[in-house]
Amino acid sequence: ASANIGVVGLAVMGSNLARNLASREGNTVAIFNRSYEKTQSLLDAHPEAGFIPAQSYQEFADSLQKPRTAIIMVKAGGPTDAVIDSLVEVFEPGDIIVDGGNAYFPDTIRREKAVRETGINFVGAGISGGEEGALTGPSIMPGGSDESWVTLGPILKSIAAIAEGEPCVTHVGHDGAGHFVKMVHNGIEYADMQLIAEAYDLIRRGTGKSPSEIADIFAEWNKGELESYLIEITAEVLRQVDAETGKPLVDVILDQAGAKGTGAWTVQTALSLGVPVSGIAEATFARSLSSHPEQRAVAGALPGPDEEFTVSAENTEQFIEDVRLALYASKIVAYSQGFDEIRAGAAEYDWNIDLGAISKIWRGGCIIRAQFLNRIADAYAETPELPVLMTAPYFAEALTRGQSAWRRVVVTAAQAGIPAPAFSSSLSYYDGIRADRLPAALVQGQRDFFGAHTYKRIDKEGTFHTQWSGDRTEIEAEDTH
Ligand code: NBP
Repeated sequence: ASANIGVVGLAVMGSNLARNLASREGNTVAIFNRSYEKTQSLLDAHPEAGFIPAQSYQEFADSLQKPRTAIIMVKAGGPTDAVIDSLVEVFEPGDIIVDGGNAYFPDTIRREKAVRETGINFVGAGISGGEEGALTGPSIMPGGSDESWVTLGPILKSIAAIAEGEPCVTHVGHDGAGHFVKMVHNGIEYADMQLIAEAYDLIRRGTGKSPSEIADIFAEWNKGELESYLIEITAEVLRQVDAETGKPLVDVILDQAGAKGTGAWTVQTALSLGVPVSGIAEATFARSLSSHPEQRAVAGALPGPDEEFTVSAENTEQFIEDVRLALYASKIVAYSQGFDEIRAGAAEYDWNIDLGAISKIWRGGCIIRAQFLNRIADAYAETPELPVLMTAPYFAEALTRGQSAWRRVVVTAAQAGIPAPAFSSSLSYYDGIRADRLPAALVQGQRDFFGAHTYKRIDKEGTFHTQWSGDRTEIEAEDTH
């Protein structure tokens, strides 16, 4: 046995991760793939990596030093279960099986429980950064036991992205915590992308600027507080010209956004936890709306505003600055909601998650990497139990600074007939959180009317019900909220 780490599954993610591992001092990497062709091509293409190939799970296990540590990078779902079953047969108590695929966190909780019974450690690790990240340094979100982290920690630190001198990996929490946090990362990514898309749409339709001119605006924004990988690549995409037609590429791409499901998982989970993640939900729904050509084809019958929308030349600069401020404010809301979901998940599943540490490991390697995440880390360092991230002084100041512009942009979008679901729902969330009174009082009254669901009063303790179908007097009641 001569390898300290193994990789199972050598499609694009697995082979890049294996190469990343092999390139780091101290690692010798065992490799295995169900069909041997992929193993052979990786060996042929990268003799410098010193891989130790295996043709069977037994041979793979024999090539690993104890405690054996293997990272699975295969298709999520059934294939992951199949590989886990095979590894459990050839591994021994104390060994570590890591699932680096995009598993749904309840599956990870289930798998961890089952594998733990054999004495083997199971770690669900979210890995973000796509193919490039796997090769050069991803952001890694491992769950699993403290025991497994002792062996796994140094290995994962050796391959993770580095942000400001710190590796982008931390032991997130037990069992499914890592995949949970990776799921929310992806949800935030959906919201961030949608907000950027709405900003582009408003500027394009409002000012008539070309995609390459808007690319310059995004490149400029990338020098300030919005600095992030997503803003940077947005400028690149907008600048791209289609070789075939000579048009901006963005005008040639079919306007239907796909999704692999992690946004939907984030929203479904938030619904069950009772956490409003409206920015992520609107972003997910916006992709769904775009992908129903049959509905969009018949929608021509619905009228838009009577007047054509244009921003006058003298107001253009102000309008673009308003959109920038609205984008930043909405982004703060989306991240605030995402971190709320992580906090709620941690409480529900009994994970001890350090929210500041999570924001730090997202500063490098992953898709939402940005300087901005330092501000989140600062906020949680100052107040670990912060109930709403956006109320931390730095964010509250940014929202105060941006709120007038944010309102102007949402009004403009509504009047112009330009959909801005993430901008407007984020603003509504902001106004909802800061409201003294909400119409929830009326909803509770309605619930009491038709379902005797009772209500509490603002002026005394207890639970009450109005006898709506009787004489409408109020009685004390049992709490059936
Ligand atoms: P795929 O998701 O395309 O999976 C292909 C791999 O799964 C091959 O190695 C294949 O082996 C193996 N496999 C299958 Br399919 N069924 C198997 C089974 N029953 N037993 C053993 N192996 C089986 O690969 P990928 O795109 O490299 O992604 C790997 C994981 O990483 C996925 O969970 C993905 O969601 C996640 N991820 C991907 C990205 C990305 O940017 N692509 C980013 C982050 C995370 P074979 O060669 O024998 O068919």
